[in-house]
Amino acid sequence: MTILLPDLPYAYDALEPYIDEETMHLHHDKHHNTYVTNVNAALAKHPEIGEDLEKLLSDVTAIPEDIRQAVINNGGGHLNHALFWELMTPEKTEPSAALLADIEASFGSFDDFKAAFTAAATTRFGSGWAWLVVNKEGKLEVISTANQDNPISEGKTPILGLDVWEHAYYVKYRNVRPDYIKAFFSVINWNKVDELYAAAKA
Ligand code: MN3
Repeated sequence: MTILLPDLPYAYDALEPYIDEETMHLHHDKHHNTYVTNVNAALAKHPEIGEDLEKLLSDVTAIPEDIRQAVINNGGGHLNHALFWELMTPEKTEPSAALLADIEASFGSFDDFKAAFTAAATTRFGSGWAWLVVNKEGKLEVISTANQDNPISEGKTPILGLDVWEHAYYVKYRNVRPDYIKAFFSVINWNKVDELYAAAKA
C-alpha cells in the first residue's frame, strides 16, 4: 500500500471565478502530488509504523525521529489538501440548522464566525492554514496553524480549513490574501462541514 493522490471531486475549472483553473492544476497536480511522493518516501523507511496518517499525526512523538518532520510536513500536507478539495464545491450549500445554531452559540453570529475565521486566515504569518475545529471539550473554535501542521496534532478535529500558502492564491489574487479568503466563502461545501461536525461530535 502506498498513499495515493486523490482525484478532485469536481472539474479543475468548477470553482471559477472564485478559484481559478490554473491554480487548481498547480495546487493539486504539483503541490499536493509532491506531498504524496515525499510522505511515501518517508514512510518507506519505517514500514513498521504503518500509513494511517491521522493516527500518526495525532501523536507525533511516536513517529521515529529521523522521519518525524517529513511526516508532519508531507503527511500533514497530504491530509490537509485531501480535506481541502472536499471542503469546496461549485454547488450552493448552507450549514445545517444544528451547525448554524452551534456557530451562533460559539461566536455570537455567523458573521462573527466569518470575521474570526477571516482574521485567523489573514493574520497567519507566512505559510499555514486557518481552521474551524472541534476541540477536546467538544466546542467549536477558530485557530490557525503554521506550515502543514494539522489540528489533530493538538487534539483538535478540523471541520473546515483554508490553505493560506501563497501557492493557493498567488496566480489569481497576487498578494491580496483577503480577496482570496472572501472568495473561499462562496465555494465552501457546508454539506461536508456538517458531515465532519456530526462525526466529530459522535
Ligand atoms: Mn496548498
